[in-house]
Amino acid sequence: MAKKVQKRYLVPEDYMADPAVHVFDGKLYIYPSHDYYSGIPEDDWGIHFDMKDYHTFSIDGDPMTGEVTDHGVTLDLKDIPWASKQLWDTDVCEKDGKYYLYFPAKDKTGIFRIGVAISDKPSGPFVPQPDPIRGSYSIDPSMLKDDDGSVYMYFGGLWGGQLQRYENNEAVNDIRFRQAGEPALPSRVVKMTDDMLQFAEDPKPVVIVDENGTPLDAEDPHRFFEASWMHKYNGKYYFSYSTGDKHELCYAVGDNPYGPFTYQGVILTPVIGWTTHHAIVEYNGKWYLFHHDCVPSKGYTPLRSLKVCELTYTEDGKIETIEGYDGELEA
Ligand code: FUB
Repeated sequence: MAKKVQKRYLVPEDYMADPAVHVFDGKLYIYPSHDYYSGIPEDDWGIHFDMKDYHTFSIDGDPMTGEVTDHGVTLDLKDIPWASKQLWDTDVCEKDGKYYLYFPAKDKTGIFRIGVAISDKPSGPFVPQPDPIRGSYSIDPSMLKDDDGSVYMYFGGLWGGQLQRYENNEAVNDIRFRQAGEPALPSRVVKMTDDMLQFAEDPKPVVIVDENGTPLDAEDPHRFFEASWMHKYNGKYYFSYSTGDKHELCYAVGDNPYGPFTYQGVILTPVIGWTTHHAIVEYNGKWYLFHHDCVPSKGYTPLRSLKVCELTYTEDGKIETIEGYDGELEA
């Protein structure tokens, strides 16, 4: 049974989506995608998500009440030499006092690659590298800095995110979606090089298994679609993700950054709007879920709004399911 909880819109004056959130220097920083009205008709490939820049936000104190600061445009499509369009979900990781912003964009041939941009401050601005990461593909990079200092990227997204174009990290000509009876197409995880600019190894599949250790089926409603996020709780690795066309945020738990991860349940039931996307972060001893919905745009999927609410665990480490549908509360 999903809980109804108090939620807060963080940037009511603009449309922001796909939050990545971290605590840097004791303060919460949010790295969202920046939606705007492009007028491009919606399709299954997400071409209506035609974003052209990123902003960074920070919150003073408690995310439910603290003042939100907009640090302005921190990376602009026109300044990225290799990219042509669609700045989708981003994330930031700190190492040795530098901040690395990872972002997907289509290159000049229409293929999604993942790039890096660097700043001395968590608020940016971020200066892009001239080329995307070698061997990168698909969308939705999400970063984990583990306790031993190793940094991992989780990435991938189906349909418009182009993950179905790749087998064993190679683009294939014969693109097909997996069918019932086949394992679901997995997200990917890869360790980063010490300089944070390249993959240190070949990306590996993030396998989600059921309680019997069997990988989730391609037609399982809880299979991975996009929007990877990783957080640690009581020493375990919590891999969370969107089920895309099933519109839920779900999670699976493992013992190490590579998995396998055992499916646990639903974090957030469907919101108003097609996509659902999130970050989970601890701040001052409480846990928070940042996500987006389309209530302010009256259900118009390309214009999404950032929200935050508290997230709770049961004593046995399960996340308590939150009700995503807030239409009647805020219409
Ligand atoms: O914002 C564009 C795409 O929509 C993201 O990359 C996906 O995760 C979905 O939220």
